[in-house]
Amino acid sequence: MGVVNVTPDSFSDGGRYATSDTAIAHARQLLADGADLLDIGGESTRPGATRPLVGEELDRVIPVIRALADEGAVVSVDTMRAEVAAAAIEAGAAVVNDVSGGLADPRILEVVAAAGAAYVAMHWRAHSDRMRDHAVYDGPGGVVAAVCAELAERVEAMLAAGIAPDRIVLDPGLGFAKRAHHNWALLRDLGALQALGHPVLVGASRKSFLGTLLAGSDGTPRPVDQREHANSAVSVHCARQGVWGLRVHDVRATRDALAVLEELDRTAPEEASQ
Ligand code: PMM
Repeated sequence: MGVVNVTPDSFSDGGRYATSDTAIAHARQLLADGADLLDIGGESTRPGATRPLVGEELDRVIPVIRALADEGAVVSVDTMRAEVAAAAIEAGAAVVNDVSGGLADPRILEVVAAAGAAYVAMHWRAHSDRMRDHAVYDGPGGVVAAVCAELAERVEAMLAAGIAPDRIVLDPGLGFAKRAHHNWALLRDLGALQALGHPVLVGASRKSFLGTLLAGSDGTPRPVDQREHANSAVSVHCARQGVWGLRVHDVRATRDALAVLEELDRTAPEEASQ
């Protein structure tokens, strides 16, 4: 899943693709690089971000979604709002990627159900301006148990709204109300989330826990545009764990890493004949 943030303020690429034309051109490049799915978002969820108005979000994403869907791309809309999800589906989006898993605007579940769209439900506890206060997981089983239990509850709400079980994808929500060690714990134990019975999507690309891991000796985090090799290692780990999807900014680097795994998993002709 290639990321297209049509925003002035996303943490990794804010402002670079803020117009429809630059966003569409970037999305075409991601397709050329091997993306299966394009994730178009008009709201930055970086820690501390304030929300755009609904009209602003619609103006950002709908022209981009319509243009790419018309060209035959498989498009997802990264939104927490029912109104934006409905307009995006009407414009050709096949997937709704809701970082709040239906908590921010519960009507989104009915919109997805009525359209028969696929739904990515991410683990989430609060909007970005407050999420740091919610990064506490001191129950039994820690962050992994809490994320699984909270997402299982969301799945119940999705099923109750009429979303078909085979249209649901779950995401641990790295960096959302999570400190670095929470993200690593979730990555170590992806099987626990997969055990809920739905495909799993992971978004680690350029996030601050990678910057912290790679910090210089003075403690300065590695800048966002220099975290790609670490992200490739995460992608390889996720693929080895059977993760369904990877939400990434650099599709080419991810494809390259996955090509190595595919080659290693291929039975060499000389081995097959032995
Ligand atoms: N992360 C961001 C935005 N949307 N959606 C899903 N499903 N999973 C994620 O981890 C996720 C997301 C924040 O990253 P960005 O600002 O680079 O898009």
